[in-house]
Amino acid sequence: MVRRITSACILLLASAASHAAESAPPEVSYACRPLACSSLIPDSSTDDSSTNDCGYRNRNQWWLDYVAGSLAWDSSPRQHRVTVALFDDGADLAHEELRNQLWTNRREAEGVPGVDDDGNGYVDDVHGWDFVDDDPNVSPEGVCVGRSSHGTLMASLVAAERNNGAGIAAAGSDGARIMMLRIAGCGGRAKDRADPDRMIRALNYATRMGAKILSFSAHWPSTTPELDATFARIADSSSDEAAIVVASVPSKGEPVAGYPAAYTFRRIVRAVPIGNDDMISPGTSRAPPGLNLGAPSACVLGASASRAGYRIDQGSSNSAAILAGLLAGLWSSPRFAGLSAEAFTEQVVRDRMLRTRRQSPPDLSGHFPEGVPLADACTLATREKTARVCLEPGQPRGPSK
Ligand SMILES: [Ca+2]
Ligand SMILES: [Ca+2]
Ligand SMILES: [Ca+2]
Repeated sequence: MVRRITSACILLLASAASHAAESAPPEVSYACRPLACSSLIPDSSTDDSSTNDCGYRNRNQWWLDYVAGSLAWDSSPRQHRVTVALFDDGADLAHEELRNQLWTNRREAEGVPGVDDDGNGYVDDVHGWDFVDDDPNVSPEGVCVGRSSHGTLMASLVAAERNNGAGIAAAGSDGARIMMLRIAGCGGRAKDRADPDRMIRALNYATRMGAKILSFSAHWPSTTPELDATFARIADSSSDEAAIVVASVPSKGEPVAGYPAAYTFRRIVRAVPIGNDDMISPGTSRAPPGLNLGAPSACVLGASASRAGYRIDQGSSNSAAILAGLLAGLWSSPRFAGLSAEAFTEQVVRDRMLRTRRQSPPDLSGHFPEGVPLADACTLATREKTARVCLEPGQPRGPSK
């Protein structure tokens, strides 16, 4: 049953560790040193030896190999790229992992400063829009400056630049481009909280400007009829603005996942947080049945807007961004590039990913008694290009590592 309110709804960013890391940013770049997290062992092998990002080379990206992310890469530039709209608290667009990975509104980029060159109602919206302050600057502002920046991390997990000799790679490195929509601040002010009207404007902007995957690491406990209708138009209809919504299922102990994971529209794909032991994270909320896919959450290395440049994080936020990048990498591949949002959802997500033989065990809370399928790019595996995690026909599921 949908619970409704008329006043502003509170938005929560689902990362567990984001604030703990704010006060004392590490001075060491984990990206280029072997990394050992407290409970997880970095992957023992990489799947693509030609990729030079030092975090990848140092085997610090278990999460990327876990989703067979290298299968979503190409040696030549993609003809088609999928725009992923990130609904978050902004991002450092100048970061070495992001600056070449952005969706760009060409008419504004080549237009006149101070003029709404494309007539969409937003002046100078080159890479997205700040719906908190209503301006084109989506970078962290005010008290947010110098912090690690949740949105910077998320953007890097979707589409960090690959083969730039630095940091990390992502499943969407070659196929995804980031549209940054700042819908929440980090300062704790009333205006920093997302509200339904702001969300509706951001949703309408994203689909009007061509975003095909809408990634939410945020969740909120209540909704409005207008916001429901907007999500329905995007995630349930077959209109020109049809898209896929990727929503994290939170893991902070709430009994039931908030919105947008709570929606049951056709193209709501939920990211269920897991570790590299295949286990669903403790405290993961119950979610409706449907397109629920396990995606990595713990011991995840990504970009930071702080001086260190990179950070390690855990939390269900990461799962949504990694899944969004994976879906964009798949959807942009020549094999699937022509599919509509609905056709991609049916043919790739429902018919293939949901039927994978890679499956998590049931969670400890009993919210997912059958476990969840584990998201990966194995549908792109070929005789020439394979990944460790992809099972051969007839090969039994091996023990967890
Ligand atoms: Ca404009
Ligand atoms: Ca302009
Ligand atoms: Ca990189």
